[in-house]
Amino acid sequence: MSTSSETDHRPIPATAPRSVSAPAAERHGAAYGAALTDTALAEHAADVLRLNDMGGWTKAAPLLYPHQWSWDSAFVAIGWAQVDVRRAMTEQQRLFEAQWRSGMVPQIVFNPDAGPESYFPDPARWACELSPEAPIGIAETSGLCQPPVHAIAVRRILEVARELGGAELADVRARLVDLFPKLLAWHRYLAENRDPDGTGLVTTYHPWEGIDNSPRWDAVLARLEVGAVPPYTRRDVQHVADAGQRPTNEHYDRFLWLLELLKRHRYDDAEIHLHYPFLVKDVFLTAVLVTANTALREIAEFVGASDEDKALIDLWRDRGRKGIASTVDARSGMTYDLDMTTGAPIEVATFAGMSPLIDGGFDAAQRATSLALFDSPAFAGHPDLRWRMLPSTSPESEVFDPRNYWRGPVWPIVNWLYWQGLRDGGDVERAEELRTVSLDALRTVGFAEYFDPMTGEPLGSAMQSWTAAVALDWLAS
Ligand code: 2M8
Repeated sequence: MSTSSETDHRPIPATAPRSVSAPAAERHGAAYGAALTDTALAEHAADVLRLNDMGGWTKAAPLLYPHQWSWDSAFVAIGWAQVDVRRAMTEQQRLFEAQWRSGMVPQIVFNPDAGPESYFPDPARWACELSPEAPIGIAETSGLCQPPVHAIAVRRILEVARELGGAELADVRARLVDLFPKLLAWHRYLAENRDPDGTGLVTTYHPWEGIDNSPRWDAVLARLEVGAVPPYTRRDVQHVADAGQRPTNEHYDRFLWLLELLKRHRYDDAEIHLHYPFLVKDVFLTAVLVTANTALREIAEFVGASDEDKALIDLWRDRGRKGIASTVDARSGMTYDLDMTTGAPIEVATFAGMSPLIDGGFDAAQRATSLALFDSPAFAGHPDLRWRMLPSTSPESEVFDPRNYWRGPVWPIVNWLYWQGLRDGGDVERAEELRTVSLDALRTVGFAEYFDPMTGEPLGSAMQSWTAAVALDWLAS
């Protein structure tokens, strides 16, 4: 069964609704048209956040994702900052209430009122109580994590609060003092538990740690010997127009088999690093951590953190930059993930290959190489693209699929991260062009989860919170 509110991408007139009523909301994933003014686009975007607002936290999407997702929530906070800066801080504080004792910020914080049928896998399947680190009695969560966009979001909230000054700034400052140690513990978790050998590269355990069915994981998934997976019903395919926009059943079986293995290891990072078959040094996750450390360093300054804490953040950031530099492929100039089981790079052409552009502080020569790749026909310079934006997989790759999730479509949030890195690294004109073109795309596509890079067809969920959020930030920037 397909649900109209989430798959309905029909065009609507270029006027902004005044308030969110259910029928109006149903049209919110629609293509708005090139004539929509910035003000109207911002109002539509803010309405998407209000629609998905659960009071202190925001659903990632109305039906497909009815819980709080970690990196979605960070982008959402960036969006809320343009609407209500205090609400933006609350979004992050609520997420961090579910932080694990290890420092991990979980991929999903479940809405206890949504019910077990609302999403699969549900808390019972995750069984996080197996881990002594889980926030038992505080929140039900999944047992993985996602890219650490949170410090980046908090820095943006702080910027907005500083512009506003007065009571807003005082409020944000007070809450930041409370949040800073939690952000630090989160980054420590990634720098230590996810990189026990201090390589500077973060280990990912599962496609659900952000880039679900990316071809980056195909080879590792293919060689898994899948054991007995308890029976399950997929819920995701009920909420998209066609199952071809989502991962295959074969991939889902593998995702769930990995989950069974993680449970056997009680989500223990040390054990997982020793005995688990999906261990990948992830260049994208690492590059996001590097730039999140750049942001955290600024926050540390603002809250008057100790010299020791500041030195630690510098160390993590510099180690991450070195780690990324070690993954550059001499032939192509791309950064490739490292398969820890085989020790070999994963040579698949995806958006992660230009990861040095994500943080402004990477080596200038490497950034120039990455920018040339970014704008080459292999990526944003491909002649058939509707807009000059970065697709999730290279259109020149044999595994490119323009309508399937992370295997080809454009993800606005990924473009937002590259836009930020281009701007911070001094590639200001290129950043501005990416911002302008992205807003043109969103005017036409609406706030879809992702879209076809060639046709601009909106795909996945409509009214996806993080897409609306980056639109708000781009409009304000
Ligand atoms: C997608 O992933 C979830 C699992 O986490 C799913 O497919 O059910 C991914 O795009 C992920 O990066 C994102 O955080 C999540 C919610 O938007 O959806």
